Amino acid sequence: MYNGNIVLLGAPGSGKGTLGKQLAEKYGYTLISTGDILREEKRSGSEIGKKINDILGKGNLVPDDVVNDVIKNKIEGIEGQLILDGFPRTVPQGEFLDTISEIGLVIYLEVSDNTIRERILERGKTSGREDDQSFETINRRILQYKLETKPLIEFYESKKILATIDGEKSINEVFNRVENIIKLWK
Ligand code: B4P
Repeated sequence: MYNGNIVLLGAPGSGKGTLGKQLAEKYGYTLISTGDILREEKRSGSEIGKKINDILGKGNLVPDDVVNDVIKNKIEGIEGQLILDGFPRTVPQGEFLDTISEIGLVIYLEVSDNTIRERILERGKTSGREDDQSFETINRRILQYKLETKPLIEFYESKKILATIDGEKSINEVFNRVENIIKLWK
């Protein structure tokens, strides 16, 4: 059974948050969900919250130095295994993460652009999230994902710690497949 830290990588709406919650619940990992943390900063009206207010609503990525600081403060002092959902989202964030934590497994959830659009619009009916509401914003998020986040696939492939999962499968099927990987991963 793998007993190190895990990164969940994938497009917006690929199921990182869903999977992260299931893994944390069953195996007791500490779940660090960057999206949730940033939305909480926004709600709290903190200095960081004010800075990122517009960025989140428009579906843009928050600047690397801001997210890096938030994550560093969040994970400092945590004992035990971490699941990082939504961090890193750029190669510079990945390089920064290497300086503050050791990652031994990256789960990449692969989904098509159409699935992303369908899922996010569906979630938008109840999430109340501004960035889930329009095709324009969702398409911007997909484009940013391709430009900024996809290069991380190669970054982690070259370290030989990337496991790719078909994120089009049902929630239970995705979870079962990931569980099998964790059980076999050294
Ligand atoms: P996040 O909160 O991370 O949101 P997400 O990428 O949209 O969602 P996720 O992949 O977790 O999908 P979920 O499980 O919810 O980020 C939001 C924003 O925060 C970003 O756009 C950015 O502005 C900012 N941000 C976050 N991290 C950052 C970083 N590191 N740097 C800069 N900015 C950052 O699933 C989506 C829906 O699909 C759900 O409704 C779920 O029920 C459904 N679903 C999931 N898996 C399914 C499956 N297998 N089958 C069917 N439906 C499924």
